[in-house]
Amino acid sequence: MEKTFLMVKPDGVQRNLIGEIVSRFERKGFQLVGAKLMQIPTELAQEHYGEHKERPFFGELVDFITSGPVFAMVWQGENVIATARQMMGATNPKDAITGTIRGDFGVIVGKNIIHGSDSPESAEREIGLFFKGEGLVEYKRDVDNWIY
Ligand code: RTP
Ligand code: MG
Repeated sequence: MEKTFLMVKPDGVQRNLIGEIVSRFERKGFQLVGAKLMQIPTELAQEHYGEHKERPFFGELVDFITSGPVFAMVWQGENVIATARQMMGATNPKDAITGTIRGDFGVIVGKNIIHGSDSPESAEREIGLFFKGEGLVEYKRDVDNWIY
């Protein structure tokens, strides 16, 4: 089953949006298979955002993503990579439509609440960087069994 790496950025954690964001992906029907609250070391931030290292905002981006704890997650489900990107909304919250996470909660591009892998290659790379093949849990959901 397809997996993606999603992360509530430091602004989302500070604004108490972890629950809101987890809830959206849960209600959509995706399955949480890994999660941790963590402070990203600078080297990991530079590697994670390596594709942007020549961009003028790279320094700011690394400073921001390491400025406080993030909530790193792996979600699983059919087309979860592309669907999560739709649910996040456009990179710049000013272009993100209402109903998306960035559209509902974000204002500026440098503080856009959430990160999500943009392709199967990025998902595999980012899950490897943040979870190193550990901390992922495979489990069946069986609602009736847990209600009664
Ligand atoms: P992300 O990687 O964080 O999920 O965001 P994204 O794919 O939607 O956007 P991307 O192009 O990968 O950019 C990474 C992050 O860099 C910041 N950014 N700042 N100042 C700027 O013009 C600018 N452009 C991008 C954003 O925080 C973006 O999420
Ligand atoms: Mg990106």
